[in-house]
Amino acid sequence: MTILHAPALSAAELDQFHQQGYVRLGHVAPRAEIDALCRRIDQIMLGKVRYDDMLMQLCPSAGNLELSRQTKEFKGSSLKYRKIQDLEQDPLFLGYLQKPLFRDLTAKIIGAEVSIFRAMFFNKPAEQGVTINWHQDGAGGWQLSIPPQITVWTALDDTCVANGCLQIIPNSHHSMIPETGDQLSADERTLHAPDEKRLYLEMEKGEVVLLHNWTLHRSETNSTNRPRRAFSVCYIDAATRQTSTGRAFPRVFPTYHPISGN
Ligand SMILES: O=C(O)CCC(=O)C(=O)O
Repeated sequence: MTILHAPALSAAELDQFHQQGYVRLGHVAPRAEIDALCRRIDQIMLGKVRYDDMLMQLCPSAGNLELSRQTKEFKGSSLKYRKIQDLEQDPLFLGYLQKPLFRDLTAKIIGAEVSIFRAMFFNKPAEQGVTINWHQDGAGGWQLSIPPQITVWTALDDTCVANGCLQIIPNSHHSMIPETGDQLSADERTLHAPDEKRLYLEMEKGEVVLLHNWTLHRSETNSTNRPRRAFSVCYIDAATRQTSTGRAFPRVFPTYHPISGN
């Protein structure tokens, strides 16, 4: 039987998060709950469960570049979606991201009032997907009044080098690196993401990694005949606003409010 993480982050894990910018949390949910998330995301991709207000993007490998734009529209019944955002609207994903462990770790790192910048499905369809280059989440492009700190990334399938597992550079989160945007330039990459510092995070289905948002990460395409699905949640202080629009974000702790508006 899989041993699940306790519903609280230990002092040693908190210390590792601050020192190294990542913590492997192991399994946090029973296998049946992860299987239910997998079934649900497949239903959403296939249009069997529909939400009208979810940002959706087909993988370019689906062969329709027009539909590979990120817009709030269903793009047709296909398992070749690359990203689906706003998943807090779905009760299964909302229940998962509100787990007591996530409440505890966000309280320890952020505070009691927590929103999400995004609750997002990242998919690398079988024998496909795209390469995501080295970047820090939110370093440049997100325009948030309070820098985001926490991403919780859950493997919905076993991940390995061949199917495009996450790659990270431990200890890279202490400062904002890219001169422009979130992505590293070639020179920044040579300096901050040399191959010898790279850690391949091969994970079992259901395993979770807690990442500091500025931990450098990337992933390759999927060369296997099975999908590599993942669910990534970026938790932020509920007082965070988008600087360009003043927009607030859905609050998830202590209780769910679709838009925090406080
Ligand atoms: O899931 C992946 O492969 C990459 C995820 C990622 O780049 C992100 O969460 O910003």
